[in-house]
This record gives sequence, structure tokens and C-alpha cells, in this order.
Amino acid sequence: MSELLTILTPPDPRLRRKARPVAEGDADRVRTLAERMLATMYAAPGIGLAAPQVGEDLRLFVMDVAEKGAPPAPQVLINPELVEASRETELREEGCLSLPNQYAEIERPYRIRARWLDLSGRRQEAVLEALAARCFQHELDHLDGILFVDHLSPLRRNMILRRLAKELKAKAQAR
Ligand code: K1U
Ligand code: ZN
Repeated sequence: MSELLTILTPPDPRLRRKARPVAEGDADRVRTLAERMLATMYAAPGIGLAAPQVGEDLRLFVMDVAEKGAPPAPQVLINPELVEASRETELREEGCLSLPNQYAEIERPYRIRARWLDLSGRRQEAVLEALAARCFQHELDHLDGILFVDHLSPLRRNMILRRLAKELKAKAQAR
């Protein structure tokens, strides 16, 4: 069983940095980190988790968007890139493990073409749509220091961030 990692919450500045690309020399570290990130994601539970959310300054994320009841389909995406996005968009509710219990409808491209490296260093390219495309975009945002609330108006963003701060404070005081 992998050691679980702590998921950061705002205002931790590590959530707001642009992460650096994974280099060849990071291979061993990335293998262990990805394993721990997957264990942390499944335990949360969530469908994605990006390295900056666990304090790691690296461009990598994990995701599993398998349908309920289907076998697990863990993926590790290294140095991911969004190549193309559809003009067609979808409005759908999002959550974030770094913003526990906060949700909002966010509009994003419905379909994307994406590229990344897998754990063996092989280049991968795929067209993703619906939840897979949304999760990829949400996680890619994390690598650029962007949270889903940044896609909302400043008023709604601040409402959510203030509510979260209040809830986290109450939780800490209850301990
Ligand atoms: O990056 C993260 O914070 C993980 C986040 C990913 C995500 C959720 C929704 C839309 C796009 C990206 C989550 O996994 S939040 C939890 C969640 O969505 C979920 C939890 C349990 C079952 C199913 C979904
Ligand atoms: Zn998130």
C-alpha cells in the first residue's frame, strides 16, 4: 500500500505556481510519486490529481475516468499538452480535491486533442471528450497554477474561496 500524500488547499502558494516540465533525470522520482498520487486520488476519492496539489513542482497528473462499475483505468500523464480544442463547449459541474465540498458549473471545450508522455517515456496522443476532456483540462490548469474557480466571475470566485476558508477553519477548530 502506497503512502498517502497531503492534498493542499488555498491559500497555499504551491497551488498557484506554474510547474516545471518533467526531465529525464526525474524518472525514478516520478514513478514513486505517480504511484502515491494514484493511491491518494483513489482514497480521496477523486478522478484526477495533479502534482502541484501534493506540493510537487512537476508537470504531471494522474487520472481515472473509467465509468462506475468498469475496471479501474489509472493513467499517468507527463508533460501534457492541449493540442486542439473543439468550439463546442459543455457546461458541467466540477469539484476539486483542493477545494473540498465546493462545486460550480464551468464551461469548457467538449472535445480536445491531447499529447503527453507515459511512464515509459512514450509519446501518447488522443482525442478525449466529455468527462475525460474536462478532467484533462482541469488537471492541466493545476499545472499552470489555475483553479476551477478562476473560470468564474470574481464575485463567485471570492464567495467560494471565502466559504471554503470558513469551512476549513471550523474543521481545524473541531480537531
Ligand atoms: O484535480 C482534482 O482536484 C480532482 C478532481 C477532478 C475533476 C473533477 C470534476 C471535473 C473535472 C475534474 C476530482 O476528482 S473532484 C471529485 C470528483 O469529481 C469525484 C469523486 C468521486 C467520484 C466521482 C467524482
Ligand atoms: Zn482540482
